[in-house]
Amino acid sequence: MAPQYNAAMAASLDEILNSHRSGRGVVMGILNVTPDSFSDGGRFIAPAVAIEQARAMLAQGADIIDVGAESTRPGSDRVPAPQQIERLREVLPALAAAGAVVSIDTTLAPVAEFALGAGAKIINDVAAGRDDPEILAVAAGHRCPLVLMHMLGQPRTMQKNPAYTDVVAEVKAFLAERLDAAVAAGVAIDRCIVDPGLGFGKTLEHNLTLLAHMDAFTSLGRPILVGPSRKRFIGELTGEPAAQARVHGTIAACLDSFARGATIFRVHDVGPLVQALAVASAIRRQLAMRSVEKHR
Ligand code: HH2
Repeated sequence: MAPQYNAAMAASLDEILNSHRSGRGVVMGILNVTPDSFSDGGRFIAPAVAIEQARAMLAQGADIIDVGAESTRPGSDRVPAPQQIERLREVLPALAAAGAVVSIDTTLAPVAEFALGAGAKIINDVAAGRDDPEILAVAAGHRCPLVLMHMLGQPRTMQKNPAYTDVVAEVKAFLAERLDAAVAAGVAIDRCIVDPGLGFGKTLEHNLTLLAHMDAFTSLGRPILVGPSRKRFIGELTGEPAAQARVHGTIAACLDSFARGATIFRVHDVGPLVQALAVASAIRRQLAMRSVEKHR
């Protein structure tokens, strides 16, 4: 029997925010309404195509659709708020109407404010409130979940010799400091999600170290989101030059992170990850049942 995914199976906001306790894997499908994203730039800039792509990801079992109107790939230029809003205007209400839990991938408060007004439910800020501190007040005002991601430097320059003394300790200290900043701005701690920011000011070595020590971030007490999807380090590890062909490497990174405590996965290829997480979760449940039986 083929599995049927439907919106009723998608995680609610509470389930997403509780996923670090329940161990539920949450899949965030990527929708870039940009002309220049690194792996799918230009494909979904037309609203009708973007909406169709979101529907396809929902049908494959995405819990969240993460919509971005600005590429943050290495070397990218900034997109001003009015232009981001223009790219989002038609897409967001259609996604909300389709029943999607939408997150808005932006670092700018006016874009976040617009998106929440147009039906988005989550803010995904790759600058963790440092680009536009007002975004924290927007999250506080709407009481919405807020993703705080680590980035060293700015997209324009972040891949020029990124250096750390201890990448895990420094990323963790940064996330702890940004959690404090969010709380100081009025965001409830139980609305926050943390993300070590794979590929954002990190060499292959840094990305691998973060993946290998993903469990270090669990003591922050918040759900961990990871975004390895199709990124350059997957290409470096596999020798796959075509970003769109990096799905298997992406899944390996997600599953390994899942085993080490991450629960939210931002990916382009939703169906394959939903299938992989279904198997990993079933094995985990089996393990839990066996240990309950053993201790009876
Ligand atoms: N990665 C990208 C964008 N947003 N958000 C979070 N929380 N974590 C990530 O790792 C992350 C993110 C970059 O990927 P993509 O959207 O595919 O490319 P581009 O920035 O070129 O649009």
